[in-house]
Amino acid sequence: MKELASKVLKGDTRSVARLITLVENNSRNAANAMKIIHKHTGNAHVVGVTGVMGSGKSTLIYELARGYRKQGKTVGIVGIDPTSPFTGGALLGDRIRMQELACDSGVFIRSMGTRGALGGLTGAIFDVIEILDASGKDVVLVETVGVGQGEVDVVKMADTTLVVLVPGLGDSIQAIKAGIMEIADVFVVNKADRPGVDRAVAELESMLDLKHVEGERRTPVVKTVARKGEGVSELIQKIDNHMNYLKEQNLLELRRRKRYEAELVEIIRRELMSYIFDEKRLKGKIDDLVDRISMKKMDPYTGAEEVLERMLR
Ligand SMILES: Nc1nc2c(ncn2[C@@H]2O[C@H](COP(=O)(O)OP(=O)(O)OP(=O)(O)O)[C@@H](O)[C@H]2O)c(=O)[nH]1
Ligand SMILES: [Mg+2]
Repeated sequence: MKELASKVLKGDTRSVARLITLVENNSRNAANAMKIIHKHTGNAHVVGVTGVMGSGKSTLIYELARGYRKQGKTVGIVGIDPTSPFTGGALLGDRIRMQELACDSGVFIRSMGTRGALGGLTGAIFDVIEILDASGKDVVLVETVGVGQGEVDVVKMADTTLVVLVPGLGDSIQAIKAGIMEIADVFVVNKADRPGVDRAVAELESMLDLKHVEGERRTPVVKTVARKGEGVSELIQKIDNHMNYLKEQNLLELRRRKRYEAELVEIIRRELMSYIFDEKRLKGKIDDLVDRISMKKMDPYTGAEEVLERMLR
């Protein structure tokens, strides 16, 4: 694993892909490589992109990546497969549009399933971010679908969180409901070629007015037409500004701590789960408990306590 890790650190694309696969499969070897690369992380600007389904997140990410490439920066892109059945799962949107980036060695694109994540982001996402970071990517763009818990989780891993809204559909109201006001570092009103964009921006601005405190940073709102790349350089500027703000105010370390905490908890959770559900060791025990629970000789809480006590002893 030392060799794989050192190749990852050199930015070797195939090794990056291989380590990500190992991580997704929760392999022991992956853990060993991860231990080696951690020291070399922390240089990438991790940008989370969240928002309602179909708002243009993937298109926007593609355009952002192009913009960063023009600045000579390298980019990692991670998409989380939607948990929702409604999207039909076309993960990074228009795959053909991605083709150009896929051929660029300065860009690494990976999509991941939410498999086993129990309502949140897949646990391996933290590892993937670390891997791309360690491999030397300057910017890591992470797309998450804004459903339920997912959009809140994005905050735990990103330095900068973009919330993408579209005109109409009462998005601004949805935004408050989902607590999205709190998580956005930059608001993007995409599909600005559609009617109602000025109203959407005005509504958003007036909500921001309400929560704005004199002297504090105000969340910027950027209008984009992702499909045409319009507004993207301004967006990159706002993203850069946010990173500068984090650094100046000594907030970057705080954000990173949040990510590491979430990552640590995730690893512990994963290890515990595989320990608890170790087929060979526990299968019989679980069957036995389920028998007793079905026969009303035991309740599920007592059953769970028995398993945990046994484990922690
Ligand atoms: N009119 C208009 N359409 C856009 C714009 N940006 C993206 N679209 C279109 O909106 C649709 C959805 O775009 P995606 O980038 O796949 O959106 P997404 O948010 O990634 O979608 P999910 O991953 O399924 O949640 C596509 O048909 C895009 O071509 C825009 O600025 N204007
Ligand atoms: Mg998408």
